[in-house]
Amino acid sequence: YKKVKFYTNAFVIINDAKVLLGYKKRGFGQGLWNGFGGKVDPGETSIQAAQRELEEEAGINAPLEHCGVLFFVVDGADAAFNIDVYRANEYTGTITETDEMRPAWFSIQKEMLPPVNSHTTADCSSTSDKHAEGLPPIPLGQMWADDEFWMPLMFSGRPFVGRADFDADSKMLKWWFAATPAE
Ligand code: 6U4
Ligand code: NA
Ligand code: NA
Repeated sequence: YKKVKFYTNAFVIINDAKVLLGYKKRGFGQGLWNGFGGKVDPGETSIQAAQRELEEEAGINAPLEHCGVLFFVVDGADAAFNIDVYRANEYTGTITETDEMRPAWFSIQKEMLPPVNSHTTADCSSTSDKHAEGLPPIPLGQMWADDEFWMPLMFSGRPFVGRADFDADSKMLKWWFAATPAE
């Protein structure tokens, strides 16, 4: 068998209008904006790890709910990565920058909020929402390449799973995502 390592990644999403991301200042994924998360430590559950990492990296607590699973395969790596994705619509505490992460809010551009069915009109633009006024859009060019494909599924509230394959230089080679049907 190959090895698998378990990670978490958590997002605070307010009013479907803005999302909290962290700029990774060091370590794996340095220079990229990401959700908050890390390894599931021995003796803790996935959601305990997600809550701990959110507090360590952003200084806040949130009622996280599991919303998706990502599976990453990297050429030459000794293990594959299983990432439980969590989201919350609210938080408590004071958002705090740490040595590892610089948190910031981004407005969810309407391209990331696809109409959930053909009857939905295009005027759901969140950029006019007061919660997101003046915020920059999600910086997809400074994020992992897979994010733009599954984040819309997360924002739409549909449980999702997916896999992305990377070469040894973290270039994405292929991806595959699936979600439960919209209601
Ligand atoms: P240590 O060694 O304890 O400092 P830890 O903080 O546990 O590390 P870290 O920060 O390296 O873990 O976690 C990696 C984070 O990056 C996790 O939230 C998962 C996320 N991640 C990794 N590859 C990703 C990818 N291709 N796309 C993505 N997130 C990814 O969106
Ligand atoms: Na981390
Ligand atoms: Na960790």
